[in-house]
Amino acid sequence: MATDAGDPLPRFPAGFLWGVSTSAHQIEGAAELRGPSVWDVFTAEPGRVKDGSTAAVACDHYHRYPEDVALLAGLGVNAYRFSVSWPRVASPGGLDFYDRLVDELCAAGVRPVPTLFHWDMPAHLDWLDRDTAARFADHVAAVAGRLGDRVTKWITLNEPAEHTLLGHALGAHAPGRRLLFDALPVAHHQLLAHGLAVRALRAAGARDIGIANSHGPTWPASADPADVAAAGFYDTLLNRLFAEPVLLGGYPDGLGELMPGDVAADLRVIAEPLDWYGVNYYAPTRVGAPLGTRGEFGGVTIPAELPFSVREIEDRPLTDFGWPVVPEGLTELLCGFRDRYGDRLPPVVITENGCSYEGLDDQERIAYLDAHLRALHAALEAGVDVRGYFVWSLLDNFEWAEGYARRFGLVHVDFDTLERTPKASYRWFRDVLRAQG
Ligand code: IFM
Repeated sequence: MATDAGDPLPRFPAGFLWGVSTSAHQIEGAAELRGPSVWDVFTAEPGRVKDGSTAAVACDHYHRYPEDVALLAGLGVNAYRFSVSWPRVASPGGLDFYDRLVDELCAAGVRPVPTLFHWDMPAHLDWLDRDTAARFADHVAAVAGRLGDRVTKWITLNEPAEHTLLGHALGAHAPGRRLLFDALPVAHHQLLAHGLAVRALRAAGARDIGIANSHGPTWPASADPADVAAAGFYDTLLNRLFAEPVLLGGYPDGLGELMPGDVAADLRVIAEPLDWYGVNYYAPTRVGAPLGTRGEFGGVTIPAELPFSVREIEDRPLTDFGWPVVPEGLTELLCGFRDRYGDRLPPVVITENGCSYEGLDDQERIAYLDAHLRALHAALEAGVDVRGYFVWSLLDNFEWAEGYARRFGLVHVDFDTLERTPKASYRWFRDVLRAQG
């Protein structure tokens, strides 16, 4: 087990963005001060969230944001990735909160990097409706109009792959649908929303725009052609379906034929050029041919009828969430993206990386982050243009269907008293940032 002070990390380039990430629904609370979200509806249904909790209070960041911004300043990050809650922005006075938060961040010398959609949307909206993409563009225009004088770096969507897969295909997240491949329109409409958001941001003068997509290497369970084919299919779903429309202006492997509407015209919107590409990395996935039985992956039930099965990655330490710790997967992923997309890949920012562990003396988290930063540096040395790294997350928070059982924070939150206590990993990351200058 690594200790607080391992060998110093290699130097990252000058101007590198060092940050932490959070999302509105997971930390804000103050649910009574905004309209209902799809996640409020979902968590109210018995059995949806494992510990039966809701995000009505969460970390109460809505009221305690000055304390949280002070934690950011103490950490020494130069950027903070948060999300604006669409239901809050749509509620009277909702934008005032983000106005205050952005002022507080600017006063502390921390660059605000808002994400415009991180899974919480007004309860009456539905990604199966094409019109939701236009409603999202209205939301984006409202936020940019209010914050654009101080915010210069923007993220359109967070992990549309997870939102499609977990929320609409497998039913593990809000809105809890189990549509399997009939969920593909949800993917297309989010991508269209992304493209319309880029246009709305450009119209408001923004010049620094990215998306945060989740990616990880897909490893075939064996060299058997059935396993290789299944892994290739999974790779298309996780790594290509949400990257290629954005980067190349086309869907992979004929998937465009399954999408609704005038797909060719939509792809021209979706492929609006980006200034950078955000990657959320946690772990690779080992995938094999279907086993004909239900499986379990990351706490989610995988139905038997899918054309692949998720297998265990053996001989690796696991986080408390059961996710394998594979730092070199980050180097493999980034070099693979560079090879696959060449000069169509803009500079990359790691918009999330982190792990769930219990305890205040979280040496495992330190070891995880230390190893992933070395793996990121290896990608830089291999020629990948990486411009920033954000730890998930600043605070322990509401981890969706897992409730409060999974602790990803550099800062511990006591969910009875809401007291914040920096963990050993907070002090370690602060020292890393000081050493990087
Ligand atoms: O907490 C989530 C976050 O909302 C999106 N990316 C993965 C994190 C850990 O599961």
